[in-house]
Amino acid sequence: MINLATNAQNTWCTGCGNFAILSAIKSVLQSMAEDGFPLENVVLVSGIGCHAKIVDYINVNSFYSLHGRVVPVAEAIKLSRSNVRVIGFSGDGDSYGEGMEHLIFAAKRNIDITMIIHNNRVYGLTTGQYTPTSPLGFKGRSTPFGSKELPINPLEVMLAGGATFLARGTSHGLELLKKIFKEAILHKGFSLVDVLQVCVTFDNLYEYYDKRIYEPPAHDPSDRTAAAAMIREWDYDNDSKIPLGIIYKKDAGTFDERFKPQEKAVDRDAKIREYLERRI
Ligand SMILES: Cc1ncc(C[n+]2csc(CCOP(=O)(O)OP(=O)(O)O)c2C)c(N)n1
Ligand code: SF4
Ligand SMILES: [Mg+2]
Repeated sequence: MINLATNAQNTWCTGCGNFAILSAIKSVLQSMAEDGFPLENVVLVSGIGCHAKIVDYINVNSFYSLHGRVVPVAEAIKLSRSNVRVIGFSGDGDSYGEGMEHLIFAAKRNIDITMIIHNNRVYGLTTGQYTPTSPLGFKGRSTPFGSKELPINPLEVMLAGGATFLARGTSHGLELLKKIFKEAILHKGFSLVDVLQVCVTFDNLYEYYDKRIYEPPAHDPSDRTAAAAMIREWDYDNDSKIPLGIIYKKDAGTFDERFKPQEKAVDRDAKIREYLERRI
């Protein structure tokens, strides 16, 4: 089996849910390699936060971007190299806060990239401020008397935005994560996996999730109305059960595909050569 380990020292806290995401994605990449997919054609992109360190721990091409800017970097890589699978790793602060507008437009375009959101519902790296998915009353460094805002339901925003693959997993369910990640990566179009990743240090929700999570046995991901109902069932704040699994999946044309005829019409490398020659 291909070894994807790096020699970077892992600095996540003991018990952090990021370990499950790392383990699941490594296993999926290894199985893709065994199935003949060349891993040199995979690019990982990360934001800034605890989640972002994941790219240091996987030995494939990666790009460490800026806070909130995983999506534009991932989109640019995909548009410049159509044969590459681009997987973005982002945090809830990173993508549901600072980078939300990018996420909506990536969904609207149905660009063929995968976004894995480490949704620990807190700013982990900066030591515990509230994020768009923190519950009402969340007490952290910036909200010592409790957050005064209701959380956003990011999957509902993504469904409205036009995402063609949506799923939810948790950092307590490794096998489900592997299955979802693989399907998300193989999906043609914009895929997003919201992972309820537990931050044991600033918001330990293991017990809260363990009491509520379940996989609906008869859910049909091609049914948009059923997907919307599944998304609404747990609203990141109410006390209901939390459904997990592939929520929505639809086949549709992608943004990057629509660029291909244009790419052929323009000899991009010749243009770059011409530009460089002019500058020398
Ligand atoms: C433009 C910009 N704004 C703010 C910061 C400071 N900052 C770094 S990480 C971070 C929070 C990360 O939270 P999240 O995306 O949820 O990731 P986590 O650490 O929880 O994995 C912030 C606010 C920054 N680096 N750049
Ligand atoms: S602060 Fe939270 S998210 Fe960051 S490494 Fe520690 S447990 Fe994980
Ligand atoms: Mg976070």
